[in-house]
Amino acid sequence: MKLQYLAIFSLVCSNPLLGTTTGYSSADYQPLSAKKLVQVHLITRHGVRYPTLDNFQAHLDIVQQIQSSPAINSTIDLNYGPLSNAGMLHPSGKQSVQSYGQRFQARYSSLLDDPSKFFTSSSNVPRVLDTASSFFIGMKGTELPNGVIQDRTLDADNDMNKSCKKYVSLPKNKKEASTFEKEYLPNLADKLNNKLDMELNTTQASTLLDACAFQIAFGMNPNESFCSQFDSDDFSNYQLNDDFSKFYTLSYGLDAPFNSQLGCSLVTDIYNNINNQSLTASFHFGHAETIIPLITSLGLLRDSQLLTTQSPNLADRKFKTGLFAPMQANLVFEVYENNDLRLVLNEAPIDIPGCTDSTGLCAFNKFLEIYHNVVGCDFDSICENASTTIGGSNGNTN
Ligand SMILES: *[C@@H]1O[C@H](CO)[C@@H](O)[C@H](O)[C@H]1NC(C)=O
Ligand SMILES: *[C@@H]1O[C@H](CO)[C@@H](O)[C@H](O)[C@H]1NC(C)=O
Ligand SMILES: *[C@@H]1O[C@H](CO)[C@@H](O)[C@H](O)[C@H]1NC(C)=O
Ligand SMILES: *[C@@H]1O[C@H](CO)[C@@H](O)[C@H](O)[C@H]1NC(C)=O
Ligand SMILES: *[C@@H]1O[C@H](CO)[C@@H](O)[C@H](O)[C@H]1NC(C)=O
Ligand SMILES: CC(=O)N[C@H]1CO[C@H](CO)[C@@H](O)[C@@H]1O
Repeated sequence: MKLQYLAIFSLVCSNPLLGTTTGYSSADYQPLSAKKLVQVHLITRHGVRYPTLDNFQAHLDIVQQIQSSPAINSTIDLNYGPLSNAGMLHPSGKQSVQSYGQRFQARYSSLLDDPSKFFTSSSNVPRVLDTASSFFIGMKGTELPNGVIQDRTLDADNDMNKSCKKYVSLPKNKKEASTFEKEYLPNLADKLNNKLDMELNTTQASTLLDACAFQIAFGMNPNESFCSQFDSDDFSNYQLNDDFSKFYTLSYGLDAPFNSQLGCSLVTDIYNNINNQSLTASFHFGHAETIIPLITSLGLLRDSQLLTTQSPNLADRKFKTGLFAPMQANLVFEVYENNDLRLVLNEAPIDIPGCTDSTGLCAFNKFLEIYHNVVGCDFDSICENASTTIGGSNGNTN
């Protein structure tokens, strides 16, 4: 039994990290037994999805093209189905989200008896609504209403990257990502062209690697089919490139105040829900663009320096989107008596910097002290929005 578990674990672990395209790996944990649990709050990204329209056809085209290479001796089928699948939750994602709902029920059953004590909110996108449904089917054996659903331009909690005017218009720093692409893509194309005996350019090489990343997220072994043309350096460069991009467009590399405040309405909503005695659980369903700002507003996985192509010890960086923002990424706030908090990221407990003590808990008053600039922020004012968005924070806390 133990050996079998280890074997499964090592198999999962040998999958490369592939940025926000990484598939989900579950882990094993339980709530603390020493204290009474009073609430649980979940924020989750949608499960494994098909590529969106901007690269769905490009993947099919490039795979079609390399099919003629002498090195490719079997028919490649990406199993994308019709174009209408673009951006939708993949069957493997649906299955995995349901299993997560079952594990959630097993861990938090004492808080999950009465759905009238739940608060639920979801980004208004089919793959996210499907994720919410699949999660509740796993958890309660039945679909529950998806709760509060806003127009995305008004949704300050789940779609902060669309509902914040100033953020949307802010020029995003793409320098590090493009410097890095100029470094690694020509080399990637050369290597592939040697193996495949073809003449792919850097865009095509990069598209092929992206198609491979999706196949791995769907469950294919990275050593199989056309993915076997890539090596571990190619995968780690793909991850690093995603980090350079997300770091400056959604996280610590953004200009102030967004390097800490893009996720502030969502944090405030969670705070309000913690203070709402009539709730036992809350659920937010969103995107990588929800999880990354949230992690950033909480200051988790922050390296001591900005991430650049010149950073020393890049391999040891904490900021790896494949670890904290894969498909189905989830962050749980466990609330114990006295509002003591514990965070669980992708089913592994994680410390709140400067707060979590040796018992594994963070005291609520300390939490509020650390996040005094985040909890109760005035999202619309920071965002210079002309009218009011809907979410945890329009300057109001309760
Ligand atoms: C296909 O190629 C792989 C290595 O590229 C080789 O091991 C295998 O024998 C080939 N299969 C066929 C049917 O040619
Ligand atoms: C916001 O996130 C969505 C994905 O949900 C993405 O398609 C869009 O480009 C992002 N918008 C901005 C302004 O970054
Ligand atoms: C690579 O080739 C494709 C298809 O011919 C073309 O659309 C694309 O612009 C090229 N990219 C570069 C960087 O040359
Ligand atoms: C793929 O092959 C490499 C090298 O042989 C191995 O280390 C890795 O565990 C394999 N990955 C999987 C998922 O089997
Ligand atoms: C507490 O949650 C309930 C159920 O969602 C809601 O009806 C009520 O308005 C909330 N109370 C406050 C003060 O937000
Ligand atoms: C309510 C409101 O004004 N929301 C706007 C905030 O900014 C975003 C980005 O420009 C708009 O899309 C929203 O309509």
